[in-house]
Amino acid sequence: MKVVVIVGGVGGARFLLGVKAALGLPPIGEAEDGAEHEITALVNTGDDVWLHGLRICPDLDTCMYTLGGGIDTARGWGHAGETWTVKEELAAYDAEPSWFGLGDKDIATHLIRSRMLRAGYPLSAVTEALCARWRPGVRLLPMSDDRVETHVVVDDPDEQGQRKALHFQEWWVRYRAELPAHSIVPVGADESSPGPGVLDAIGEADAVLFAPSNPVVSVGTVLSVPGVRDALRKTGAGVVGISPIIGGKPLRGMADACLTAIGVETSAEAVGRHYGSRQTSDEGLLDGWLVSSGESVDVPGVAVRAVPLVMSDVDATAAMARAALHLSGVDLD
Ligand code: FO1
Repeated sequence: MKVVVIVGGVGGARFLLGVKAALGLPPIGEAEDGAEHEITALVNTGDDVWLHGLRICPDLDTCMYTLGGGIDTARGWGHAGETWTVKEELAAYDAEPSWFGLGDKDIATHLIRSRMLRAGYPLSAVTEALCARWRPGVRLLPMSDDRVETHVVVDDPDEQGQRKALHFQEWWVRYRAELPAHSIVPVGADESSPGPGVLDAIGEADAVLFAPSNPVVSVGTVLSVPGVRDALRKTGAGVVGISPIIGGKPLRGMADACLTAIGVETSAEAVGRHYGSRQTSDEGLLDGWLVSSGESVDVPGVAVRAVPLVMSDVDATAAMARAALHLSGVDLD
């Protein structure tokens, strides 16, 4: 079975562990025998940033470390057992930005990626090379090999009455998304192309899932790459999303700050309607929408099911993934 999952960072990586388990694959690492199931993750790269001369790809790295068994589970990003010597040395030089936490082990990943990018390798080839070590057991495809960077327009904290565009990482990490966002723009998206394998994966899929990732800066950014929405509307696969909003608020991350910025209410129903119905509208993308138990949600033209949505452990997440796959119409048994 070919399953495609559109993912962002922490939530998306955790969900992928459950998709692997739902298909009988080991959540961490690769299955020995050439398992008959194939999971492809289309990963957001709009959070990517050049810092200290290194190219950092948070969502690709969070998926790679989580599925390869190297993630710091408490933080949800970066390596387990991390040390911060280089970060401290950079701070001793007053080398800005000091607000972004670069761990020593994580820097090795960025050094290899930056060297390969400078040698002319596309991000997809770099990701493949890094995954040869981590063996995530899922094909991790950057949404695009082209540079797309999410910027957030805020009131300038230093200039009263002025606005400025911040790179997503600065808004997210330095300001904890507390500066109200007037708009969120995936800079470069209009000129970008889907990465190698992205459109084929969608076209050949038996099921396509939208992970419970940030609908604006994660899933939304993947959808902003020209060609992706059309491929989703055309695919023979059932397309099912999992709500990242439970009881009117995001479980982690700051999806509410992002949804407000685009004028979407922070509710499972509003996000489902934001993605829209593939059957009854010419913009919509969903056939099914999973919401949290106890919520009554109506998304016209979309089959809604309520199941437990807290990814408390791999088994709980696998149950969510199974419910989503079932709703997409694939036969798991
Ligand atoms: N998130 C933080 O809140 N603080 C950090 O210092 C930080 C550093 C960092 C380094 C590498 C990396 O891959 C991710 C990092 N993140 C950090 C998380 C990152 O900002 C977010 O996870 C994604 O961009 C949103 O999904």
